[in-house]
Amino acid sequence: MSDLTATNQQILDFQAQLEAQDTSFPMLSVLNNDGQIVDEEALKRADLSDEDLVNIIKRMLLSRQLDIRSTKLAKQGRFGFFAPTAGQEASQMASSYAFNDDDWLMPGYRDIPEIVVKGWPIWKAILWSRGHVLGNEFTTEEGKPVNAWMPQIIIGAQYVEAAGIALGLKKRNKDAVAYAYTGDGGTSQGDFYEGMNFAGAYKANAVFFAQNNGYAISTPRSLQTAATHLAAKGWAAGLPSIVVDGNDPIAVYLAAKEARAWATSGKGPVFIETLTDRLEPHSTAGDDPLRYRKQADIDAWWQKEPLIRMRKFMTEKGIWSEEQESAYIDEVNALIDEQIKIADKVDKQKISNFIKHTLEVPGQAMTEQISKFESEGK
Ligand SMILES: Cc1ncc(C[n+]2csc(CCOP(=O)(O)OP(=O)(O)O)c2C)c(N)n1
Ligand SMILES: [Mg+2]
Repeated sequence: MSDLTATNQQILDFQAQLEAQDTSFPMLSVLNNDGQIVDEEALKRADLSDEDLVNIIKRMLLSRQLDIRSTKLAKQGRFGFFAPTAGQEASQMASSYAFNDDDWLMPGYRDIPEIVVKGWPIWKAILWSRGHVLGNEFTTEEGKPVNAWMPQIIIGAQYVEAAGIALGLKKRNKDAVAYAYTGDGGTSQGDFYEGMNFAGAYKANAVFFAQNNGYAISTPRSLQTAATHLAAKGWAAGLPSIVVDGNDPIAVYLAAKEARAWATSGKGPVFIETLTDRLEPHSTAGDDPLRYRKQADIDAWWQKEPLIRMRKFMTEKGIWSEEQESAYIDEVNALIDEQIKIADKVDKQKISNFIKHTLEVPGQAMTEQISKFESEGK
């Protein structure tokens, strides 16, 4: 070994290479678990007014209430599919706060709250959960388009969608991005690489999020990949790639805001890994997390959930209080009650209706099926 040049010696030092991967992705952090700012300059750079902070905590609380109510409704058989979001409020709500109405959201099945804050009525989200065609209508109550596609069930496919839309935005010189969310498990899928690779090659206006919530259903992060950081996967496609404390709303917002600015300036996409935890079961379809993780681990993550630190920080700053929070929660629950009633009043889906919505122009076989079912009143 002594005869090798220093460069060659370095190249062949596999152990050092592994260690470099591990140390290349320090975690962006602004607000610690005790609600204290660990980087005042980063807070300034986030440039969040008191009003912004109130908006962010409200969005996080809206998401938590949606989670609680959806889980209850699912247990009563009044909801369809639901993927719990508790613990991921910073990762989802603070990141999406950095985007605006012109940006295109490509969500996964766990990203319902991100679509709702874009103006998608909750009653449509409930219908989506039930597989009703009206739940795939991405418009506001007033009928204005909501720039989001239907939540992807195919893991990672939203990265490919985002790449295409992002390229379209770039070609049209739009000051807008496509932003997509997948999970840690999603980073093991081919679509994940294909989407990032394509968007990277064309320097398309995209921001990619991987919410590392520790599990892909029951498979822990450690068994999904040997990569020390999921963010390292973005480097292979030539993307700036970072790790963020996914339970820190300010760090997540700052990362998303900077990534959006980079992507809209023509420099290409950014990949953001948010470190968080899925505090609840994978879905309401019967998953029992205690079959694959310990209660003590779940309890420890509950101590680190993002609302605790945001609440502490804002209360200390004098811009949030228990009274404000309980009044807001009442408001949200009244809204959810009203939205459930709207969803329940919508006519049950007919088979013919479902087929009509499959293709824009149905083929001959479908046309025959539609008229057959319609003649039977189905
Ligand atoms: C292509 C594909 N393979 C497998 C599945 C089955 N599946 C549904 S959810 C899931 C786990 C995804 O985990 P992750 O990406 O970490 O997202 P999370 O559910 O944790 O938000 C899998 C494997 C699927 N929906 N799509
Ligand atoms: Mg996961």
